[in-house]
Amino acid sequence: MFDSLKKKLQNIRTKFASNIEDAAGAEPEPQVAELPEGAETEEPVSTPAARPEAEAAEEPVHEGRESPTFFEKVKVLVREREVLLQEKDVEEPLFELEMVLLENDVALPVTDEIIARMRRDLVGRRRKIGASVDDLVVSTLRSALCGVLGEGLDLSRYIREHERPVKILFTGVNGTGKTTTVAKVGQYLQKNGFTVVIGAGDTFRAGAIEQIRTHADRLGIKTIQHQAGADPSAVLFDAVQYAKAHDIDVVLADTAGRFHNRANLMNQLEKIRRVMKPDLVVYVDEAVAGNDAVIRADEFNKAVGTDAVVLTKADMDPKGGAAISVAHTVGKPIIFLGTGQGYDDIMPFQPRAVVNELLGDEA
Ligand SMILES: Nc1nc2c(ncn2[C@@H]2O[C@H](COP(=O)(O)OP(=O)(O)O)[C@@H](O)[C@H]2O)c(=O)[nH]1
Ligand SMILES: [Mg+2]
Repeated sequence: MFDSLKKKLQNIRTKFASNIEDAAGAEPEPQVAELPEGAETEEPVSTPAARPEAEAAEEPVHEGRESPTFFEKVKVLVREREVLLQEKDVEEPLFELEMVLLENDVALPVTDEIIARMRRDLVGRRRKIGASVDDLVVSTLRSALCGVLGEGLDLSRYIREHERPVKILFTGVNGTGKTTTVAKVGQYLQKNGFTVVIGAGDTFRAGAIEQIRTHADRLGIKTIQHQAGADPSAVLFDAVQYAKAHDIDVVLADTAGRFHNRANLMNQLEKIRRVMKPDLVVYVDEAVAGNDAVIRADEFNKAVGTDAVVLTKADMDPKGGAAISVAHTVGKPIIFLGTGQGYDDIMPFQPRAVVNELLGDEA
C-alpha cells in the first residue's frame, strides 16, 4: 500500500538528514568539560571550575560535596548535540518534499499545510539531534503528517457509546465499492460482537439487490429488501424497524451510486436521511481516484453532509494522496481503508499506524 510515496519519503528523509548533519557540523561543537586522565570509572568527572561560565551557572552548586552524583556524570558525558537550523538548511529538501507530495496526489492545500508544519518545527528553533539526525527528521515528518490526518474514528467504540440500533448510511458515486464495503463492515462488526442487519437501499441499479443479498447471505446477515424500483427510504425505514424489533445493534444501509450534482438523486438521499435518521453518513470513494476522490468527498459533504469517509482500493493505490488529504479537506475522519476484494480486506484507519507504515517504521 502506498509504495511509491513510501519510497519517495525515504529519499527525502535521507536528504533532510544530510542537510541537517551539514548544518550541525558547521556549528561550533558543544563544549564538554575535559575529563581527567583515567576518569571513566570512579573519579569525579568534572568540577564546576572546569566548565564554561554560562553552563556552570545553570548547574546546581554542590557545596561541601566532592563527587558529583551518577546522573550528573551521565549528563556531562552524553550531552546531546544541538543544532539551530535556518531556512537555507531545509529549503531544498522542503521543496523536494512538496513536489513528492503533489506528485503523489496530496491535495495542494494539504501539501502546503504539511510543509508549513515542517518549516515551523525545524527552522529557527534549537533542536537536539541526539545520536541520529534521522530521528529528528522522522519525528518532524510524523507530527506534520499526523497533524493533517487528524483523529480517526473507532467504529466499535462509537457503537458502544451510542443508543442502539446505530444507523449507518453509505453514500457515494457508482462503482467505488459501497456495496462491498457494506458487506465488509458487516463482517467486521459481527467479528467485534455486534449484531447487524443490512438494508438493500440500492433499488435503482439492476442486480443491486441480489448483489448485496448474496454477500449478506454468505456472511449470515439478515437483509431487508423490497422490489427493484421501490422507494429506498421505505426499505431503509423497514430495516430500522426490524433492528428495533429484534434488538439488532447496527443497521447498514446500502444505496445507489449518485453524483452530488444530480438534483433528483440528491433529493432522494435527503428523503432517506429524513426517514431513516442515520447516526453516521459514510461517504465511500476509491483511493485510486486520488485528488478526484478528495474533491468529490468535499462536494458530497457540502451537499448532504458526511460524518466519516471510507477509502476503498487502497491496495491498488501506490500514491496514498487521497488517504492523506481527505480527512483534512473534508474535516471528517477516515474510518476504514478497503484493501482488496475479500470480506477481510478492510482496515480500521488509525492515523498513527498509517504514518508509521508510510515512514517504514513499526514504532
Ligand atoms: N481491489 C479492490 N477492489 C475493491 C475494493 N472494494 C471494492 N472493490 C471492487 O470494486 C468493484 C465495485 O464494487 P461495488 O461494491 O459493487 O461498488 P458500488 O457500485 O459502489 O456499490 C467490485 O468489483 C469490488 O470487488 C477494494 O478495497 N479493493
Ligand atoms: Mg452498489
